[in-house]
Formats: sequence, structure tokens, C-alpha cells
Amino acid sequence: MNFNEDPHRRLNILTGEWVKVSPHRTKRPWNGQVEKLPLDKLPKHDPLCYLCPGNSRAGGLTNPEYKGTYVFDNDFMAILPDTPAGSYDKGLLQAKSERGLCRVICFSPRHDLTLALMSREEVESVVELWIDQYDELGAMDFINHVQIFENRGAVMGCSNPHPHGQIWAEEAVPHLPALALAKQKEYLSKNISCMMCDYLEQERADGSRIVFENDGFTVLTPFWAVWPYEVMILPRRHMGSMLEMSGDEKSDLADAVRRIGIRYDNLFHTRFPYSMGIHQNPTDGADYPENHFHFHYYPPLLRSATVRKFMVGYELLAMAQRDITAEQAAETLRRLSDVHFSREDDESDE
Ligand code: H2U
Repeated sequence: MNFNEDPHRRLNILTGEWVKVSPHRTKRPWNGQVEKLPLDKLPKHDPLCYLCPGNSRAGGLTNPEYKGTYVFDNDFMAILPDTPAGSYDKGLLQAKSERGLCRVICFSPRHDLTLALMSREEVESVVELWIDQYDELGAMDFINHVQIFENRGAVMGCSNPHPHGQIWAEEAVPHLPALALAKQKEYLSKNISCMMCDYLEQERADGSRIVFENDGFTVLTPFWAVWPYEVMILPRRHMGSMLEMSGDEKSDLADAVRRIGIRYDNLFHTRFPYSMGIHQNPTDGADYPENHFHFHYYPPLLRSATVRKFMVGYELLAMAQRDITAEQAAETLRRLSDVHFSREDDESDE
């Protein structure tokens, strides 16, 4: 089978789902000219932004004059800490109550920055905050899973450009991380080896889907990627959560997060939209030797700052499908610069 010619399907080892790949439709990655439009100029502080320091939020509270990162309880939590336990069981109709809490994390007091435009040290402080929040929320007795994520760009339903992410911490392990845990557990019991350690070894030996690496982390387009420029960040050492990282690894993670953000923005000269999130051990006190923590990035753009991939038609009714292969996407991302396009002439970038 020729990956670059023949329609085929690939297995997602973390979910057990298949993705259809149709490389004959676009044999090469799109190399058309991208108009070099400047980024829309945002103010450093927006008096109308509910995340900027000193501004009031919809809930009536006022943000402090924070100077670094800032975290607060979401004023509109999707799940609440005091929901009474309960369930509904009428044969085919099943429901269970959900307890949890949601927080908002501001990555920077600067309204105009993004993870891609922040310094490595500034992104390191975001990594520290992710670790602290995972630790603090995970220690709460009713919290068994902590989902940290960032939803970026209007096209992803995020209306506020202020650099921020969210955390939903809850009682039950949600469906997708639970599936990934089950797949990794199954593999470990069969092979006496970590699935993602073995996967990483195979990817590093092959090289065609590696975007870049540093000492602690590998950034790659997964073999089973569904979104055009989907990537994963994988720690090279087997770790179940970010709590296990050394000081150097925290810095390497900040480097990886920052550089993939820069390359994404450089791809179509835009503030590249995406949803990204971290899958770590559940926080229910059990051991998860099978789990290898990782980041998923799901970006929707396909051909330009405005042409996106839609998951519709066949994909909603049958299965996910893509045209450009994971290898082509990795090659495109690999060739991009680590200097943000808006700062190409700015020597003070680092
Ligand atoms: P998104 O832009 O990714 O949707 O995140 C913004 C979050 O901020 C959203 O979950 C919360 C929303 O509930 N929020 C507040 O907590 N307070 C506000 O004053 C406005 C928005």
C-alpha cells in the first residue's frame, strides 16, 4: 500500500476509531502563496475585556491588577460542586448527576499576546500554573479528573482574544480520556510495555511525522490525525502527569508549546485557531502505570486563514476523513520557522 497514493484507513490506537485517508485528492501539501497580512492590532489592555487586569466580570467581581498568570472560578460553571448525588435508571434511559467545578486561567495580563507571542519564561509560568491547578483540584475529594484545555479563535467558538484557557474538574472521568486509558491498559497488559512509549519509539525511528523535538518532548502529527494539522506533544520519558516533570522538562514543555504555536501562526499568517488539551492520570488516588500524559491539538484550518475543514456529511454519518496525509502535514509544519512571522524583522524576539 502506498500512503501517498492509495485511499486507506488508519487506526487511532487511543480510541479504537478509524480515519479514512484520501491522499490521491491532494497529492501534495498546498504550497500556495499566503498573503502576508499583519495581525489585527489588539490593545495591550482592553477596557471592555472581562479577563484584563482591573476589569469587572459578568458575575460582578473585579479582576485584580495581576502581573503574571491569573486563575479564577468560572462565573458560569458548566458543572457545580454542590450538585446532589443522584441517578436516573429507566432501562434504556440512563442519567447520572455530575459534580465538579470550572476555572478560567489567564496566561498573561497582556490582552494582545498569545502563547506563541509570549517568551519561553512566560510560557513556563503557564506550565507551572497548569501543574499547580492539576495538583490542587485533583486533591479535592470529589474530583477524579482534571481536564485542562485552551479553546482559541472565533472559529472555535471563543469570542475573547485575551490569552486564556479553562479547566473542568469533575467527579467522573470523561469519555475520551477514559477510552484512551482503557486502550493503554489493554496494551500494557498484553505487551508489558507502555503503548505511547512504544508508539513514540516507532515514530522517532520513522521520522516522517515528527514536527520537531527538544530534549524532553516530541511534537508529531499522529499517524491517525483527523484534523489537517493536528499534533500531539509527547514527553519522551514515561510520565502519567505533569507533576512528574523535572525542572528541565517543564522548560522543554514550555518550549514545545510556544514553538508549535509559532509554527501554527506562521502556516497561514494568522492567529491560528485550535482546541488543545492535556490528558493526564485521573486524580482518584488509583495508580495508572499504563498512562503516558500527552497534549492534543485540534486545529480546524485547512487551506488558509479562512478555509477550514468541516466535520459534516460522510464524517457525521460514517467516519472521519482527511485528504492531506499526516506525513504531508508534518512536512509542512517541519519546514516552518520558529520565529513568529509578525516578528521576523524584530531582533528582540527571544
Ligand atoms: P472561552 O472564551 O474559551 O469560551 O472561555 C471563556 C470562559 O470565561 C467561559 O467559560 C467565562 C465563560 O463562562 N467567563 C467568566 O467566568 N466570567 C465572565 O465575566 C465572562 C466569561
